[in-house]
Amino acid sequence: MRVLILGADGYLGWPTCLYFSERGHEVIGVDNYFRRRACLELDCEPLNSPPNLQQRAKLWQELTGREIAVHVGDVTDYHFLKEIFARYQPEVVIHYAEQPSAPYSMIDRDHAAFTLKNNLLSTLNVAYAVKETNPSCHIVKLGTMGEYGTPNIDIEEGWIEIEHKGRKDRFLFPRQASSLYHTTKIQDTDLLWFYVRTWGLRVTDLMQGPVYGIFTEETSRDERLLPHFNYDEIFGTVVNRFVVQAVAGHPLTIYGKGGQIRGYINLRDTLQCVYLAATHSPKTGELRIFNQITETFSVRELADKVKRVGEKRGHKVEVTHLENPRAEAEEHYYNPTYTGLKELGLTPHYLTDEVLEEMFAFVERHLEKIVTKRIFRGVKWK
Ligand code: USQ
Repeated sequence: MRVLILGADGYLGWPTCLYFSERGHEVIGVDNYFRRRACLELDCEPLNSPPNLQQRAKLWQELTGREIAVHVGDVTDYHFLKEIFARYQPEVVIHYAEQPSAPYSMIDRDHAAFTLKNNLLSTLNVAYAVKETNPSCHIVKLGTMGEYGTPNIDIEEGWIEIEHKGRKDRFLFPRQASSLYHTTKIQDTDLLWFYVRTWGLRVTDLMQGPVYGIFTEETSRDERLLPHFNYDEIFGTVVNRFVVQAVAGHPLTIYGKGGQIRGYINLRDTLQCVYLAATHSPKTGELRIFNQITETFSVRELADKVKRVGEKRGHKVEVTHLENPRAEAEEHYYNPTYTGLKELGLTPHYLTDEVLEEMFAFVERHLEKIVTKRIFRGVKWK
């Protein structure tokens, strides 16, 4: 397959490029380095310093003989994007080119406006570029479990059948996000659903939970192939953050009561899921939705796991409950369905002690680079 990966420099984008390349597919990676610039702007750079895309693609080629074509440009620039589509005629496009952070979107009006504009315009442009260059190209879009929020009913896999006053119909599962970022992902889904109905596009929308980890079969070949590992409040996800906090001797920062339950996924499984989606296309005119998680637990349970493994490795790990800077339910019902990807062949890697140990070992090697003031800055939702 010819696979176009938008957001190829990112935490998920780069390992995805390697995963497809390793399996013999032609990979084209596009990124505008938003994430690198935002980390500089907000003084929240990752624990490691990945070389730029061109350097990493060169290194990959030296190690494997496989070529990844790299283009630096902005997906919200339609003419740039359409040219890429016209030149490569991808059969699959994987769209990660979004502002991915909930706290970033809540900093102030300007960061909210950037998130809204970037995420919606990039999705609109992908839909248009596909329609105008090759309508049969399969769009694989990264959504988020946060689109559903935490409703007091079971969460279905994207769709729900509703019977109302004696009649039945199938609708997108109700969505109610708890950040502006998550709200833009709901709007993305709506945009794509509109163009699926109108133009007959073929789309897979992957509702993913917080991802953790850094090692995959491909990224472990050389430290320079590892993706960005953020541990700050803006771009770090909670599992990665807690491991860094444990190593740095910083109390684990549970927000509020810690009863917030989320569906988590190992970076290795993100790649499996995206690959399974890309290699099993939906029908023309279908919006297919999968819930991309492998297990659920609360923030409190996560803190217990990290503390236990950290203490086994000789760290003194404390846990603190901070006043929650976010507006979210801290104790709630949570029962999502996530069977679709398993039916396609996903073999989950759970958050076991061994997986945490691997993450601890990586962070311990970079201990002296941890900047403690990056851990908590307190971007408030209200
Ligand atoms: N949390 C803490 N302490 C921390 C950091 C987070 O208690 O130091 C809590 C949060 O309040 C939240 C949960 O942990 O209840 C998860 O937070 P997170 O920062 O790991 O994840 P989130 O902000 O929801 O966003 C991340 C990714 C985003 C993706 C989303 C999936 O940044 O791109 O869409 O996970 S989901 O959470 O299912 O919406």
